Parts: sequence; C-alpha cells; structure tokens
Amino acid sequence: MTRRYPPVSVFGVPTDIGASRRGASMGPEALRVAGLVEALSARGVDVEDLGDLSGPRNPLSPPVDGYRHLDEVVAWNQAVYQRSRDVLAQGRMPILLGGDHCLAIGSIAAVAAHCRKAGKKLRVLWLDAHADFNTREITPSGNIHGMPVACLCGLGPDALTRLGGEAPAITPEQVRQIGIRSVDPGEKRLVKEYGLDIYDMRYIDEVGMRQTMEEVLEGVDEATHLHVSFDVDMLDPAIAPGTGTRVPGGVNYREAQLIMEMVADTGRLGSLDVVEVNPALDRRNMTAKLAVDLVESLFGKSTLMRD
Ligand code: B3U
Ligand code: MN
Ligand code: MN
Repeated sequence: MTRRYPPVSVFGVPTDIGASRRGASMGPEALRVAGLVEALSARGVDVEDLGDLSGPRNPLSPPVDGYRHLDEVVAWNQAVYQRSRDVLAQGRMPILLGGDHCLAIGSIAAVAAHCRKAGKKLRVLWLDAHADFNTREITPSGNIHGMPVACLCGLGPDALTRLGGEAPAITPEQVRQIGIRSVDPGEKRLVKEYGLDIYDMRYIDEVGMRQTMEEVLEGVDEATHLHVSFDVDMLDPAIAPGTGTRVPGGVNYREAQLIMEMVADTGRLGSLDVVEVNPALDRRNMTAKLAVDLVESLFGKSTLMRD
C-alpha cells in the first residue's frame, strides 16, 4: 500500500532570537543543503518551498523582566503564526525549518486554532532533550526557546500566550514529551504541577522505544492531527553535534528512526517543526543530514510494509 500524504509547504524561519548561542539562524539553509525538499519530493510528496520568513535581527541583549528579546520573539512568532495558518487554510501541511525552538509557539498556536475550526483533536509530540516549560520566574537564562511549551499552555506574556487570540492554545494533556533529560529545578516542579506527560530517557531505557511510542500514540484516531515538534537536541550529541544546547545520553539512531516510523504508521502527521540545527557547531552538516533522514522516515521511507 502506498500511503498518500497531504501536499506540503516548507518554509524557513532563520533566527536564533530565543537562544543564547548564535547560529540556529543558519538552520533553514543547512536543511535545504542536506536535501530536505528533494527528499520529500522523491517520496512522491507534493512539496513547495515558500522560502524564508524575515524578522528582527538578534540584538544580543540581556534579559529584561526575565525575558531575553521578548519583542523580537513576538515579531517572529506573529509571522510564523500567520504563515502557518495560511498554509493550513490551503489544506497543506506546514513544515517549519528553524531556527530556534521559540518558533513552535507560533506554529503550534496556528495548528491549535486550525484544529479548533476543523473539529480535529490536536496532539503535540515534543521531541527534545529539554521540557521547554520555563517561565520568567524560574528560567535560568531568560532564553525564550526554553519556554514554548509553557507559553502554549498559557504561562507567559500575553503577546505570546494569545498569539491566536485565545489562551491557552493547548492544554498539557495534549502534549507528549520524548527524549527529555535536562529539566531545571523550578521547571521540574512546574511540569509536575501541570501534569505533563514526559517520556524521559530513563523511561525509554527501561521500557524501550517501541512501548514508549505505543503509549505516546495511544488514542490517536482518524480525527487526530499530530504535530511533531522536533528539536534535534533530542538526539545523542554523538550523532547530532550541530545544536546549541547538547545534552549527553540522548536518543540513538535506531530509536529516532522508530519514533518517526511509528508516527508515519498512524497516517496522522499534520504539521512539523524541525528546530535548533546550528551549522556553526556541526561537522560536515551531519546533523541536518540526519534530520532529513528522519523526516524521510516520518514520510514512510523505512516502513517497508507500507511502502
Ligand atoms: N532549560 C534551559 C536550557 C534550554 C532549554 N531549551 C534549550 N536549552 N534549548 C533554559 O535555558 O531554559
Ligand atoms: Mn526545545
Ligand atoms: Mn532542546
């Protein structure tokens, strides 16, 4: 059986505004150079590349009231929100090439608004080494790429929590986090308080990736829209060194492939972010190439039975 995928619109969001190390702004080109668009079209996907969004430059300022570069982060996310909604309204699947992870505030707010309108159930798979659930009170850095899940769940400044008008955009029950292994002390308390469903590395070690993904995907049905927010720092730094906040002990190659294959098998992938690729820290574009390899699996490449 050949699985049919909806048409895809890829766009780049070349910024590192939410991070403290520069370089993720080069991520979109690195992913293109690694052949992302060609790989999708080789899978038979109808894919267009809309080019890059633009936004303010990184002023490299210190945090103000707990947030670094809030105005600039808002400007980028307004652009991401609008472009994502436009793509979804055309019946196409947005694939956002980051850029740092603060951009998921705009993309997921747009997907949530789209799902509400279309009567779809949204589930967000957050693939990351970090929980990204900080707030201005507890952040160790002021970096907003450590806050997107909290903002989406309504914890944060109005300009980010209300991008789509309503707040919160999503509830913690809609989120499954996979690959987590670095959570700050205050953040730990907050994820417990909000009941986030976290499949951390210890859990993956103990039960294996197959059972983890079965649990992650439990209840997904025809009415479900799956949004995958893929921070490449979920991967072990040995195979993915090109990212700003590397944490040892990450997801290995086979486990990462299985995540993507099991998502592909559901046939419910509706939108995707690929974020935190930092070519300045990479070796021969290997992190971008691996990300492309994994995106191919998300589109059914290695699922022999369904090809
Ligand atoms: N939790 C830390 C580090 C971090 C979060 N996300 C990334 N790094 N990429 C923070 O600064 O919030
Ligand atoms: Mn992240
Ligand atoms: Mn991360």
